[in-house]
Amino acid sequence: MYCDQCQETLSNEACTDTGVCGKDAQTSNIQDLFVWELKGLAYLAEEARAEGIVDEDLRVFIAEGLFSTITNVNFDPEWFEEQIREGFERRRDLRERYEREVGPIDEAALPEAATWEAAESAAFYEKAPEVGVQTTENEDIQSLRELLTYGIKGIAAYADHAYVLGEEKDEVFAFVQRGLAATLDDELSVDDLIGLVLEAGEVGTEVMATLDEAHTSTYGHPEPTEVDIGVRDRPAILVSGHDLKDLEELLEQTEGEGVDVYTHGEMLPAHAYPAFEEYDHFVGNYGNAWWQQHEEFEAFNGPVLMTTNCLVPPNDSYAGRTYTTGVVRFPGLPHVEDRADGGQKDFSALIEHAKETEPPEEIETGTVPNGFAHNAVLDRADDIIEAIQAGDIRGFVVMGGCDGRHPEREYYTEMAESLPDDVIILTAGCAKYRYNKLDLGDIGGIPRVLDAGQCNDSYSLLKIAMELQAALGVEDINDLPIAYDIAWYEQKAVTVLLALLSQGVEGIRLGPTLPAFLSENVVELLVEEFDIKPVDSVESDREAIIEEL
Ligand code: FSO
Ligand code: SF4
Repeated sequence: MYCDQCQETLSNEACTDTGVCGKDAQTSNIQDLFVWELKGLAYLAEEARAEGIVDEDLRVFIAEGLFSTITNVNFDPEWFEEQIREGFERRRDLRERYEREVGPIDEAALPEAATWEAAESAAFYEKAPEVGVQTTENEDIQSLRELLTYGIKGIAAYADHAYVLGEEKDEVFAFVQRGLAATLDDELSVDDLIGLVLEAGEVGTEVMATLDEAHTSTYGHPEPTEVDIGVRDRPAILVSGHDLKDLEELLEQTEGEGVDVYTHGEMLPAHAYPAFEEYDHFVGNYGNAWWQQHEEFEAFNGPVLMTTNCLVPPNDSYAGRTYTTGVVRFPGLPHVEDRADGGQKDFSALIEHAKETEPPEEIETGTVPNGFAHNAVLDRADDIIEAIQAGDIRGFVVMGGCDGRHPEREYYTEMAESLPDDVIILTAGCAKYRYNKLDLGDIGGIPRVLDAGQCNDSYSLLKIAMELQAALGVEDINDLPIAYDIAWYEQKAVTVLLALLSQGVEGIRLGPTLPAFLSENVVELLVEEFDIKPVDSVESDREAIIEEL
């Protein structure tokens, strides 16, 4: 195996034996083959699209397939084998349709990824080492292909979330296919690939806007909310991941069942949506970021539902009450199957299971603030602008992104603690858990940590910046008193980073380490073009940030 797609990759180089995330070599290899097959499918889908043929289901198959290969999503090699077989079938169907409607395909012109096929699983594993990321020889091209592929994985995940809620943009799916197919094209130069990477940022912004629309039109605009972090004395279910529709259906099905529902990790922002206020048994948030799940799931006592990443391979002690759904899978864990058209997922097994369990153990008490997405913040735009002009607010630091296990991530807690009292932290994603329980106070009633929600709600942070830019009459987004000190972990964060770059944001600090898949030349280019910098010490970054504001 060779995987370097996330921030925790071994020694910041690559996982080659087994993943730091727990992904074993077999799963890593079969994921490589599946991604390669998806690239070939995307190539054919592009050819078909040029002739006016759009296979709508295939768009979703490709997007969900990519989503399933994101860090901490799917650890089940047998499931990937089935998907690869389904991919062969979908390819045959598309080719048949193409040949029927357009004419014969020039077989010789197709990349191997669009033609290779085998029946036996053993052949899949034999082929896999030939198609992983390292098979690109030029290290800069490899680096840019990886950057593009990971950006597209994030786009695919967000597109899939929006699709589940009935919102979709064909141009987003079209870019997923075009961008993926481009990673097979040996004719493309470094400049061509850079162009596609920047386009991925634009599409990333668009897909996050679409998902924001999907969330807010379905569940209302998040409102400032104090979310309880303590527990009640009833059996309960813990929901993690990012899928609000799963949560909605679970809340409906648990109503009147004597079972409470709590959120974990990236599901915390659900408490700020008006649509979920009506559920008295929707108690609060339990625990912290994804990587603390071993202790926290153990202490929770009740069943856990993982709707998306980040799943950590479970301990035996609670594996029997950990359920997966959607693209998440882990061998041996019970899986809640997809909804049939128009229906709901069936969470009855989880609910019955919950009734036999003890209430959660209390691990914290109090509340955390949430719900400061663009609508809520911009409602207070006048106060904010007045405070900026009066000098009460010196500026903002965007500290969104992901959390992770590395002790160096303490940087973000220390940074939050050490920023001057007139600086507001804007956040989204699970990075917030590094500082959202600190008592950092407020500025004239505006909390010093404004949490916009999940990582995809980083769109809110961009939107706030753009609105402030217009209101303050500032020509360049970089002249706003906003500094960026972002934490990354998995591929959705790559999409968020590219989205910021595509909107012209410069001078982003990225930590705790720069991506291992960036070659020296690509790093140099990002520094030259966008002034991206790795995080330094808290002291020196703090001084530099104050200077920038
Ligand atoms: Fe975190 Fe995991 Fe939301 Fe990621 S829980 S790390 S960027 O999946 O998606 O922020
Ligand atoms: Fe390693 Fe990250 Fe890949 Fe897991 S996803 S195998 S931790 S690089």
